[in-house]
Amino acid sequence: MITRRQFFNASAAAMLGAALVSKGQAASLPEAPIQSKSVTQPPLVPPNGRPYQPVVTLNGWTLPWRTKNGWKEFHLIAEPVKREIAPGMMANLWGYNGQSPGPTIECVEGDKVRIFVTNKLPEHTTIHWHGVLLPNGMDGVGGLNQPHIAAGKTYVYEFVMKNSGTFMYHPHADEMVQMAMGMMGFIVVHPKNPNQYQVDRDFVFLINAFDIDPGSYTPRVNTMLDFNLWCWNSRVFPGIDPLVVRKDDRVRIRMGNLTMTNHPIHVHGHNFSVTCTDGGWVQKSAQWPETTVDMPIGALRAIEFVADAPGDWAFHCHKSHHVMNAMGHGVPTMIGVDHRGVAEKINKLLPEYMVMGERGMAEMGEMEMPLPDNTLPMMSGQGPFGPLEMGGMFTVVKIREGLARDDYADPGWYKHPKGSVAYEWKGDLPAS
Ligand SMILES: [Cu+2]
Repeated sequence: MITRRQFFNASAAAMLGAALVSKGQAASLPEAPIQSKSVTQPPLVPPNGRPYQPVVTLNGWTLPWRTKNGWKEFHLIAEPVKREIAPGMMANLWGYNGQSPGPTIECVEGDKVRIFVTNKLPEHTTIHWHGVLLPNGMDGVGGLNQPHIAAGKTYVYEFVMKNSGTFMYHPHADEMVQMAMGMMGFIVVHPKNPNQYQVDRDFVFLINAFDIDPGSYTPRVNTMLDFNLWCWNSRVFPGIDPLVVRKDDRVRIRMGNLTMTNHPIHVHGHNFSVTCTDGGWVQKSAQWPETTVDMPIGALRAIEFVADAPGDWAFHCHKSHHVMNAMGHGVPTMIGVDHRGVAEKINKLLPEYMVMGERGMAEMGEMEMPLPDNTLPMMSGQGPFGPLEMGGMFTVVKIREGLARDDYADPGWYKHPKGSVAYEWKGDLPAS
């Protein structure tokens, strides 16, 4: 991990603190670590304070803190960042501490937290702590609860994390632009008693979307609904890391939706219950089993299941156009249309013109299409049996026997026991 220190010398940082922090008690700013990588970082085991089982942020990381006179102090820096959306595509986004989404903030029920927010964006911002119950003046709605944080300024938020649960943070200032640019992060407040709501693996990610024209790097910020990159933590398949799980672990997956539409998120091979929302924990008697949870806009859900079935299980949004990347939506339906004769004539004028889609679009998962620079295929990815034909909000839960407790490394593809894979029937065709 690269720290902010390597970029700023100590005296410059001290000057920033003295000049821009208005409240007297915040004389020295805590360090603001930054992250340049987009791979899942190992969970941050708490070095002090009450113990808890830390979460794993999919393709992300947790923000370290310092403790000072009984407060946990965090430092977020709102700034332009570069994010790899998937191998082969970079995006110019806005985020926090080097990445979009920003780092996950983890703390414990009852913790007093002080969060310094430094604005290095070209315009003003604020942070709203979505779902956290706090004093009105800390709620972060620019103009309503506080003045905006002007470019170059640092503000301090102070509150007690009264309730454990699943929350998120995002700007409440020029919201459409700042969220379309990727400004958001996860908040997890662990219960005081580490045995309460205990699980073995606890994953978190935000559901977000961008509209980036093929061949370009910066999102369109005025898009209302027609986004073309459907992301989990600003990543699309095949860039979303797998969720690696030990067989029989109790697994929790916490998700927050900051897109402008709902997402029915589906897990294969298991059924689960929703155990927590941004409003708090769901009582056992109010839970029911399901395999798809619809993620409302501006809401969080935590699902839990026992990973009792080894294998590579698909985990994805059930809107089929959300498991695709950009470019797919302007293509006319050509199924059943034989346009090869037309194509020959067009080929004389445009040698690179391709006929596609007359038997469906599966061939696009295999073909190497000529694409503009910095553009992902509409669907891609190779599995152990062939092309996966996916993009967008898709990854795999990899459940294996005999993993170590803290082992999250990709174990490769599942080796199916003999005789347990669907096979081709080689008999005679039935009489019609
Ligand atoms: Cu979706």
